Amino acid sequence: PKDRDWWRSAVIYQVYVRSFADGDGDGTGDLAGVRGRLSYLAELGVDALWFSPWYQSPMKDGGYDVADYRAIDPAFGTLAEAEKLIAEARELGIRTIVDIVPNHVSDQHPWFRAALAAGPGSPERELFHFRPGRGPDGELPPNDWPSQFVGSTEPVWTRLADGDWYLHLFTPEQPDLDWTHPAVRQEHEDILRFWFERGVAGVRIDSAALLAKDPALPDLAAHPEPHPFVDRDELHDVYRSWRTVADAYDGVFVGEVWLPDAERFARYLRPDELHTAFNFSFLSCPWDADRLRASIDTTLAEHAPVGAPATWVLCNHDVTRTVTRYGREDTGFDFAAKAFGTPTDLALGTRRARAAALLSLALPGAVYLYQGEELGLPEAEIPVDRIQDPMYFRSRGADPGRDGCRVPLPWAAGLPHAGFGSQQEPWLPQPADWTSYAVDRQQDDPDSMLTLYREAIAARPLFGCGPLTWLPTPEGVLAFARAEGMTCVVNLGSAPLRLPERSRLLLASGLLDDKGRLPQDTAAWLRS
Ligand code: TEU
Repeated sequence: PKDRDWWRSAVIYQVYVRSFADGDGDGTGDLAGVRGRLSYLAELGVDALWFSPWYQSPMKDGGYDVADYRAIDPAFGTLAEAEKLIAEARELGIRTIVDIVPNHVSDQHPWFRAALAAGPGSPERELFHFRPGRGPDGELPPNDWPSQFVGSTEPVWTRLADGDWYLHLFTPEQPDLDWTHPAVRQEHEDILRFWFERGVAGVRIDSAALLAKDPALPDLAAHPEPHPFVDRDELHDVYRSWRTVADAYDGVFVGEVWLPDAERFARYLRPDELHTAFNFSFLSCPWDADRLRASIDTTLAEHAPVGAPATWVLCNHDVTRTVTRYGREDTGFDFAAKAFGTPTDLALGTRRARAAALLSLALPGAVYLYQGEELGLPEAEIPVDRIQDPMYFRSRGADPGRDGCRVPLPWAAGLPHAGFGSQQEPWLPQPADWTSYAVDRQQDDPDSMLTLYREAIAARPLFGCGPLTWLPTPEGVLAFARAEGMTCVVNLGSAPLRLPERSRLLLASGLLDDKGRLPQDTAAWLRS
């Protein structure tokens, strides 16, 4: 592919800075930590890094509450350091994607502080959704919209002492912007330019389908169609204008567009809108050959007509880690089911996660990897008194939240805090067995998850850019061919699978049996 089409088949690694590596020893990951590990990322072979928000933030939602979109949070470093990091990564052939959060700002953002100070009816409040309450004394929230945090039944409105209520689809510290206001649009286009000017190659758009609201803010129960705040038509106008900004820099977008409807989803993927959007279908797909094949077919079918590459996501900072999901028989396919103490077979989950890695890296399109996925990290159980994620609090403890997939990475088994770099206790505790996953333990182990990912990412270009052709298989088996005789086979059935003769085994996610057959929950890449 041409250089400017890099994003069509890229492997993109998500860095959750706070938990990647601690360069200054204070217990929180930072840009110095990332800069110190760029050679690790280059060796892994990824094409780009997507940084979860690294901006100045009170960290009420892990940085998705931004106080200043043009400044790096002091806990992470400085803008000058970010510029160095972008340049150093580029020298290693790695592009940078930043994460823009347009739906809401932090309550510490100057706009919201000014709105609070200026009072009801002020122009400052027009940048947000301020409303009087309902009921005789305005004591009831203006409408019935539900929280966008899974499991939360808390209201999305907060009342101020002056009587006004303001809208926040997430936490009260994340007030929603009013996207009908021209200043809101102008500001975000300036922010995009600011980061493109600094050499970033792409932008991930947080909560991309939620920005536009029905100006009447009607009750959802009474006015479900068109939805008052999900996937509204006005959004397309916003993204068309963003696209002209990106095109001036050859920048690319990946939208976080959670929509069940394939046709509505595809409407964002246009030559004049978003280049790509996350395909989350694997996150809710059971480990079942027919279901996986249907998920792949639906994904490819929705992308093909609009000419956009598919994306494949096994994990991110919001969902239960892959090996844990696949190790849970009952809830294995439900990324939101994170109930405390759910029985998990980690050996099974790991075997499947290894096979899933070979499956997703063989599919046409771009693949997103979440830091630690390449180490096979499981979801960690966080002691209740150490939980940080607002999702836990907003759900009143019903949902353990997302901290279990955000635990500081283990780099070196023999060092304190598994080599995360901290002199003191890291911001989230690491489980006792974390050292067994450490990079230095996996580095030279031919059977480790890290080695599998390195080898697969290195071999992946052999699949070329061609389409996928399903091959006939026995039940419980997935097999498809791509360019130049490259085949991927995944055996999800209980019977061991004989591999075709005259094909060379390039890579397997597990050992073949003593008859040279591919066992259950194992994938292989073959070349004929
Ligand atoms: O997530 C958007 C979103 O819709 C989440 O509620 C998601 O459905 C949930 O986390 C799945 O369990 C984005 C970010 O990825 C998330 O980390 C932020 O908390 C959220 O936006 C608010 O900015």
